Amino acid sequence: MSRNNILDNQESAEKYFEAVWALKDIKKSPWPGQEGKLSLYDFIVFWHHRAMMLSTPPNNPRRNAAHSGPVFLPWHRYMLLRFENLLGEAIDDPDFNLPYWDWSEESKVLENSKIWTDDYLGQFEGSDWEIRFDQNSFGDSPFPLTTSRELRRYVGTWPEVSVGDKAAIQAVVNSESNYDEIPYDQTSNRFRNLLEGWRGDNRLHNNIHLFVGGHNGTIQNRVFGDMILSTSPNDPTFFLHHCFIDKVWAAWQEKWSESKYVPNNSESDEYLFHRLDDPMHTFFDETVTPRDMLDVSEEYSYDSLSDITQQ
Ligand SMILES: [Cu+2]
Repeated sequence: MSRNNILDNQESAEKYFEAVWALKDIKKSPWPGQEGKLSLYDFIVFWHHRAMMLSTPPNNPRRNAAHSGPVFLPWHRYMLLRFENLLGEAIDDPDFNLPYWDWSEESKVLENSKIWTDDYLGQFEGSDWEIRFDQNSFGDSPFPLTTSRELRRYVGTWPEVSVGDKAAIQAVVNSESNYDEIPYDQTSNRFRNLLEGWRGDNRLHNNIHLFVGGHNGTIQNRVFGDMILSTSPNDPTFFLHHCFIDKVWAAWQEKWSESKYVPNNSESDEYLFHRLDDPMHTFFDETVTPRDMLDVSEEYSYDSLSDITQQ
């Protein structure tokens, strides 16, 4: 089974939505230790929040254990794999695969995409889809203080947020053979950061969060500057978007199969959590490193990579 384009495959869309509703259900999918309050879906949101709040190194708020550095791609690949497994368990389908949302196909008219209709992501806006905590609802507790809010989006309301088209993605994939470079942060000008979007035209990954806005972005105003909410996985859009980012990385890996992940563990402790053999941030009882995420061909494949690598 492969990961498919959600807009081309009605069956994979329906399965994804069924599984997401099941994983969000407190009764069907309780978060162990938070029974009656939070679900396993919420647990994944919490994991993302905690990884993003962990500055690496501790005195550098501009890089964290999941973003703004080399581990951005392997950490999110790992997160998607765990999420995909949980979704499969929630609907009793061991072969379940996440679909992806290729926003680059409709980059100029994205606010009018059918992805926002009630057959797709529109169904999550409104009272049935409950946001149980967000970045601001922690207080002094390590666990979120639960709230109840409706999911908000402000799709396409920031006119200056541009969305990359397919050609922009192909250009990055085909022109940049280096994975990353010193100082391995928001200022690096190599593939990881051109895709993550702190640099380069259209700020590829980052701008989709901002374009969607609301709980997936920065909540309407600019209180947080350009910081994306640590609780952005509250919006099921998050996983479809990140699955597409993962597909672009997979295409890049196929195109530049000789290129290496950097840094490796001979480099400074300053890059802890980001080096090839560093254990990544997790709440699961396992040790997973970026190296473990470089070849995941036994876990899943994409329906196509050539649409990304063609010139
Ligand atoms: Cu993230």
